Amino acid sequence: MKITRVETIPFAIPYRKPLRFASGEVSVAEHVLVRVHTDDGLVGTAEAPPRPYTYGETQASIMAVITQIFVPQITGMSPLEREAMHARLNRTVGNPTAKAAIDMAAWDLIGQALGVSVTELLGGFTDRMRVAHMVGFGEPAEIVDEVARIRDTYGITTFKLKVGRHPPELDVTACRALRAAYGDGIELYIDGNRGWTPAEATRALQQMADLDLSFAEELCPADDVLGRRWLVSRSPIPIYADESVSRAAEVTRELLGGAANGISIKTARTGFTSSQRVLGLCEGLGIEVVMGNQIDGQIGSLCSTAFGAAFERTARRPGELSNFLEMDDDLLTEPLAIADGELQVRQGTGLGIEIDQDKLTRYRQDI
Ligand code: MUC
Ligand code: MG
Repeated sequence: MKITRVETIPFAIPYRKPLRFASGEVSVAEHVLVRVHTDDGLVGTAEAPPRPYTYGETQASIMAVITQIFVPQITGMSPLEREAMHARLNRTVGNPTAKAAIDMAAWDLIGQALGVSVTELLGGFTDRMRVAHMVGFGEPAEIVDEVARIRDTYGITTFKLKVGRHPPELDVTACRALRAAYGDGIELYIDGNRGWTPAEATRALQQMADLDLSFAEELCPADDVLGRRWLVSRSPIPIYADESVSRAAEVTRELLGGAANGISIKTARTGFTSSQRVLGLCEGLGIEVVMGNQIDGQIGSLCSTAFGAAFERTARRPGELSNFLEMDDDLLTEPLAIADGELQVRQGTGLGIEIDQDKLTRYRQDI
């Protein structure tokens, strides 16, 4: 089995309601569908979500780096030669979602060729993930209503609230409103997307000390090196690193530097191969992880679920797998369905992704 060509298809699907957070806002999913073709007729599929405010990638840059730099390097290789493929891709720095999409498409091909699912290939721990839902900025009443709708419709009881606004009291009030409305009926954690200084974050955590938050993600920038260590040393709850850990080496740096004590794993940026490395590193160091969401569509959420369900440590707690619920539509023939707070691993070989051709024609931006 040899890679013969790679398609990069830009597509755009609107969100019903924009997701707003400290580092940006998403109102349209302008992603890239990546399809890796082989000489035996198999097609591996994944999607790359550009997050310019997080990694500097755009839809156009993802397509350009794949077409101009990566395709010439991997054409003619077997998807089984993953280490050799990564050695070539990693000659280029950055571009995490472009690399991750190629990696996940390669695993899809391997699964299809061997007749097993990617979850089985990776570890086969379980066939489902519990789901956590991410809630963006809003007025307290809106946030309380959104949580009710998601809990009542999908059975989800774990929520991540976006914080990092100014003044921080806006977010403290929103968290307090959720606890007041739902008591211990929901699990709650927060994500600041680097919006606060270490001092603001520490003060906000003190004000929320009675709200039983499970953990807090990326409240201040990792580049505030000593400030973040200071925050972590004072925080009553674990501080997770997300956008500051897009590579295994960054995970090492944040953890050993005392600037984080939990890690968000996102297959959208580390694919399956590097996510495995990040997970192994965390396991060896005794660190908890969460399967994060890079505001993924259904293909990305399916990939996250495939990885999360493969390992005990990633399946331990609910993964952030539900942002696609806010999208108007998607590309899968059979949409993902969350029920009783769970998402099942897609059946079938490889990743089990089947693209609806009519929908692809409707949403693709290149024809
Ligand atoms: C998150 O967990 O931070 C926001 C930006 C991004 O890259 O991912 C999201 C969610
Ligand atoms: Mg985050």
